[in-house]
Amino acid sequence: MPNHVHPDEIRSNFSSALSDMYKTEVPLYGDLLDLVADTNRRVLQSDSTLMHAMEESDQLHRLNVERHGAVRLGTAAELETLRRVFAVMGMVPVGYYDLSVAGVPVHATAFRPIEEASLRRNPFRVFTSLLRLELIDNAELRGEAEKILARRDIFTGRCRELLDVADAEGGLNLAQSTEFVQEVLETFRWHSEATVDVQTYRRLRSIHPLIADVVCFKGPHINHLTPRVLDIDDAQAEMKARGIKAKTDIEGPPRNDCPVLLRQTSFLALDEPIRFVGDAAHGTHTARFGEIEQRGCALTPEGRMRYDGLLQSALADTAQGTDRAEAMRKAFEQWPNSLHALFSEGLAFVRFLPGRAHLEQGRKLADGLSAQALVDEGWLQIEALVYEDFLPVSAAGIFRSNLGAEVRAGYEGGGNRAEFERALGTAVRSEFSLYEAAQERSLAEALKACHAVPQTDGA
Ligand code: OOG
Ligand code: NI
Repeated sequence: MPNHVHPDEIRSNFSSALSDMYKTEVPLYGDLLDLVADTNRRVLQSDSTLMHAMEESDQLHRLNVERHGAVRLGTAAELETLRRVFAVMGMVPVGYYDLSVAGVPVHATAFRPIEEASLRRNPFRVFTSLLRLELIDNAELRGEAEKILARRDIFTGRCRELLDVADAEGGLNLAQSTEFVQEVLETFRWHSEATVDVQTYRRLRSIHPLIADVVCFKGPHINHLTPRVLDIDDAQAEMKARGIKAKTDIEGPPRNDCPVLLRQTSFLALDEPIRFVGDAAHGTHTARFGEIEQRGCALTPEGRMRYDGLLQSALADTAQGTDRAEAMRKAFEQWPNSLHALFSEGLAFVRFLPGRAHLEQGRKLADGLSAQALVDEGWLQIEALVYEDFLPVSAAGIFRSNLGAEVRAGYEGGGNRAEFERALGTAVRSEFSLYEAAQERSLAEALKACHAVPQTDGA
């Protein structure tokens, strides 16, 4: 690979260029970045253990550049090409998200890096959804939407050329990669001109606001970019103090001493001026919003099942009239509040590190001990394996609160992963297998470190 720029480098350059573009497009996003940086500084100053742990595991650098974004695509061909674009940046599709159950006619995946070194360098991820026109009963409007989508090309000609170069040569050189980043930005840019007249926009919007958002514009404008905050309750309070209109509820699990998965809050979408085709063509459209998130520990399939069960019971209580925060608190009373408890119950994925025992004179590591025993006896320490993915229930809540969509019943028929993968041109990775493999690798490495220290064999 002579002269090829590493995909991690291209991804970092792209995520930073996108952040700069979004800052000029949505100045409130810049305010949010300041707020998050202030909060993170405060948290790290007041919690030296956390500061130290993050430094040790080389997590501080990524925190400052960590973002996720979201785009909504209209056709299978767009998804397939975007997959190739992200591949150049070392991002692959992980997970299948069916949002039809929540009344949003899309399914999605998360493009993200999967190697640990790449995640440490820059874990930039993009929630990428594909419109499912087949869920729309109105055949006439469905046909109209298809026709409009067939007319557009969301990628620049030069972007397509550079993709072919990258595929043929296995990468891009410095000049090509710089150009590539600029060309891909065009796909994510906001267009204040619609491609349709206001009547068409309104008709599509009346079926679902998301359909109008996907169909009526030249490209799939990035609709938010989310920085990672270390204490979301603190940040939420600070948003209020600074006069930013945040959502009332934080999505995700309630506050806990050991944060798990993902907790998110957003400020409301902007109502933005749009020029439609034809006369009397001024109107507005809401699509873009601000969001912040706190990331916690990844859960095992069993942990995830327990979490989803508790969440469902809280939602059922809320539907019965219990205050939402109270219902969540009650449902999660039985949820463990330390990493050790989560680990010993098999609910969380962890990273193993050599513990203190391996430095103690004269102690010998016995073979055949379980990971739990090795932790209990001090041979190994554990730390949280950060959750790198998304939560469909939160995502549906985010979609709804920002598109102004009424809460509607789910679409019938459920998800269609096979169809999504056909459109994508490849299978999506299983997030659980990735966490499992990371945990196993850390175990092997930690054990090697324990054995590497000369042991005096008690003699
Ligand atoms: C995507 C919403 C999903 C998240 O943080 O869960 C998402 C969208 O609104 O297009 O970004
Ligand atoms: Ni988001």
